[in-house]
Amino acid sequence: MRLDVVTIFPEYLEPLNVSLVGKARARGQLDVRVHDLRAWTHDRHNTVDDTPYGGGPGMVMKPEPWGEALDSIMASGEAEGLVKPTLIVPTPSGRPFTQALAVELAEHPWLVFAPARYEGIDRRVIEEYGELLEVHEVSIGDYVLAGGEAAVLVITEAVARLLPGVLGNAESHRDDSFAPGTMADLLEGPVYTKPPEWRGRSIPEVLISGHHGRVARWRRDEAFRRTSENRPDLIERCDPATLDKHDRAI
Ligand code: 6GU
Repeated sequence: MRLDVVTIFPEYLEPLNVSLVGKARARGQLDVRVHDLRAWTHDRHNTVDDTPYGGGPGMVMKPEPWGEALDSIMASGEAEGLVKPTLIVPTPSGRPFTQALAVELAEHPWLVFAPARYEGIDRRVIEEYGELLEVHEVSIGDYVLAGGEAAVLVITEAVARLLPGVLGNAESHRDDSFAPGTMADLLEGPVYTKPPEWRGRSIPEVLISGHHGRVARWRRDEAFRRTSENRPDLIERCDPATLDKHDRAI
């Protein structure tokens, strides 16, 4: 998969060299290219923003540098045999980023991220590329960040770990919270490792019972309990058919 990120803070994307995403890059599973938006400005001050039409606080990112950046990146990918990128515009006004969208994006061979600073990017950029490409405006949660770069890190990590061969067996995503499967719609429950006693606290006996059925039941109950406490909304909107009698009794 190829990822291009256009930003006025290229150094903000340094974490893409580390850990899971960094290793995927080193192995050639991910081709990440970070670009400085100011490379596509032509004035002495490398201006990327201006005051909003209609007044109001803050600044808006000018359309011209974004247009030149995106055209140039699209041409470079096409020269390397790629067809069209999918454009991701992180914004608090976007649709919620979910595991389902991460799964969908992981199928795309080429993603281009356009994280904005200030009050956002001139709307005409999203209109223009919306006619040429698949464009997703996405929010990573109900809070406001100073810019979309942190969201690019979040989305990239969520997508990269779904790519074939990126996760080792030890980190398999089979039981992930939000993953489809047996525990669909439930958050993951608590986990334990050695030693069996730490500061007077022992592990739940069932986990060393050797009884797989009872372990599975316990994990399910803990997942259900944690979901009811932390995310009652997930229980409310889950398919009742995915709950069993025992769940309902908790
Ligand atoms: Cl994607 N960008 C910004 N600036 N703030 C956010 C966000 C994105 N998602 C939640 N808050």
